[in-house]
Amino acid sequence: MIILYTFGPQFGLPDPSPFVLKTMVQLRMAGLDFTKDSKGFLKAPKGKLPFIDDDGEIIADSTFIRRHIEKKYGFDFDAGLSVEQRAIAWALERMCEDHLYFALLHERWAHDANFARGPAQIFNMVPAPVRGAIRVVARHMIVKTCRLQGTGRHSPSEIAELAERDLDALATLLGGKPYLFGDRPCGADATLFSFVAHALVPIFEGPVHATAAHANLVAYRDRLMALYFPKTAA
Ligand SMILES: N[C@@H](CCC(=O)N[C@@H](CS)C(=O)NCC(=O)O)C(=O)O
Repeated sequence: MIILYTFGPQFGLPDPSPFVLKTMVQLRMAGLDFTKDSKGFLKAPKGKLPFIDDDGEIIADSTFIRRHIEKKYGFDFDAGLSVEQRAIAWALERMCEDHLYFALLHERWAHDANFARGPAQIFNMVPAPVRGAIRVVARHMIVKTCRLQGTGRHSPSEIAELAERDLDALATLLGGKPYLFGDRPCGADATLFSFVAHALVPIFEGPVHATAAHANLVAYRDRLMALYFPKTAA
């Protein structure tokens, strides 16, 4: 049995981490049963979620979890895609995970109102005497990470411009198709869905949320939510 280590539902989504949400979709795409454990963060081998325990084998990082599924279970997430489509899929995933992600992170953690409405709530399960201190330290670390990565050094309008270009690129490449490459979801749809769903979370305001509202991205989020999380979508 596979155990997926998660944060637990937040922000009206199955998980407040786009990487965990992506992994849930990948596991469901591959038809694998799994249970969720939202108390494993301190055991995370890379200090981040997600990671999985697959019958004692520990795999950390959503991309390596995908590789594990492909190797161990022989599931090809990109069956039927051309070499060129596989390359586009990889490039789009990297755009979401290594570029758009930081605008999203900055929007949620650096702005007081968004932080209070969103990330601050993740710590509600921490015992009261240390909850406040952990919130402050975690926020400081994430804001510093955004600065070290570079996004945190840009002005709000520059971050908006970068996020808008990412979301416009996704909307343009998706066009009127149900999924990235047509009628069937592929591996990259797990990632794209997750980041679009996160960008559209209505409790946040700022450049990512403001530029995410393309009609085709909203419909795409709804389509994948209904497919993989019918109870949340209902
Ligand atoms: N490359 C990793 C990224 C995972 C990641 O950044 N997870 C974040 C949540 S969105 C995390 O656990 N952060 C905790 C921390 O940095 O302390 C993946 O694809 O799984």
